[in-house]
Amino acid sequence: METGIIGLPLSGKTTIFNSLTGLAAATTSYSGGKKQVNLSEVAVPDERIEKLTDLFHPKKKVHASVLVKDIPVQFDTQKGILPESLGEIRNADAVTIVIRAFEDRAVPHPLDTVDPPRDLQKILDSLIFSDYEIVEKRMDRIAREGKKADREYLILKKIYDRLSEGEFLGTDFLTPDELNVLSGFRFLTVKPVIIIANTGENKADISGLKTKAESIGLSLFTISGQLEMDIAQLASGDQQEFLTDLGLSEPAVNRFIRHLYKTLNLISFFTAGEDEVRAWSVSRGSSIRKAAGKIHSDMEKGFIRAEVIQWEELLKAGGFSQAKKEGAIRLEGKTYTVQDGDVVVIRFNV
Ligand SMILES: Nc1nc2c(ncn2[C@@H]2O[C@H](COP(=O)(O)OP(=O)(O)O)[C@@H](O)[C@H]2O)c(=O)[nH]1
Ligand SMILES: [Mg+2]
Repeated sequence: METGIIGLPLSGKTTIFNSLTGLAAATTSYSGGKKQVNLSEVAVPDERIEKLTDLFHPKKKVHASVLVKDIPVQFDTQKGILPESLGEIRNADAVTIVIRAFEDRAVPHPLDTVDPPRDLQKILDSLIFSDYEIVEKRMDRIAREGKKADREYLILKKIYDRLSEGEFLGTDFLTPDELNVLSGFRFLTVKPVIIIANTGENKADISGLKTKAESIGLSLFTISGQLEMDIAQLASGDQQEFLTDLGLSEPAVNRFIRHLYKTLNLISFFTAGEDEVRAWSVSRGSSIRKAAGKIHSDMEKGFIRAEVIQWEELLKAGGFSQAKKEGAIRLEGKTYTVQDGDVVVIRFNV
């Protein structure tokens, strides 16, 4: 699971990255700072792992994780975000867009004024344009080869028509089968999008941003970047105290990951034993066989069956062998839909 953070220069991308990772990557108060990508694996907070750890005392516990990438973006007031800057997010599972929604005279804005809905439109236009260029080039080529009747061309045409109207496609625009045909292109406008309004202490009006986001089916996530970054850099004991003082129940990363899981429709299942207790994320509705493939491709290929129990029942029974005696462990075949909180043992052939 991977998400790339993009946004206009000085919108607070690196600040948000730090608030989600607890790192201290350099932020800049002027455009044109360092052009390196910041990367970090962020553990998906999950108390169930701690509970399972108490039961199994494993050598290792591993949370599911999300790779967060903070991407330096080159921006031109006329052309928008340059397509080169967007290459970094083509492999991401979700695009995270940071919008500046804080007032601060000390921080310049590349377009001079703080205007969240305008900035969102600029970024969406850039994503649309970069996909448009790819589609156009590919269609030209297919046309030159005289293959306009091919299925690929027809799907591209459908995309082309929408993009040329400046429309963002969204996750439902292509069927899974169509997506499959075009997967090599890694289009940006069909990826799930999370919009972060970086509100800061002195919040700009975000009602227009909210309306705009909702009009294209995207939900808004608000965060006070600077403040959350400062909190994320405290030792964990102090963190809780600060959050409580501020009337916040949990750090930004927990809220963000939950939002990401919801937007991407993800669930977590577990493997557990004396060696390792581990969480895995998978799309809701996935078959156990596909889920097994997350653990190891051999498990998917050679899948025989799975032993499955909900984590709470496993705790109640006090372990696998007790659960087995009580008949609490189910045997499931390859079509079983894995559920959030399932603890699984995969039986497979190599
Ligand atoms: N006042 C205020 N300043 C912020 C906030 N978030 C970021 N900044 C400042 O905005 C500038 C740009 O932030 P940075 O994270 O480097 O933006 P990036 O260019 O999008 O990565 C820095 O001077 C930050 O300190 C915030 O919530 N409030
Ligand atoms: Mg930055």
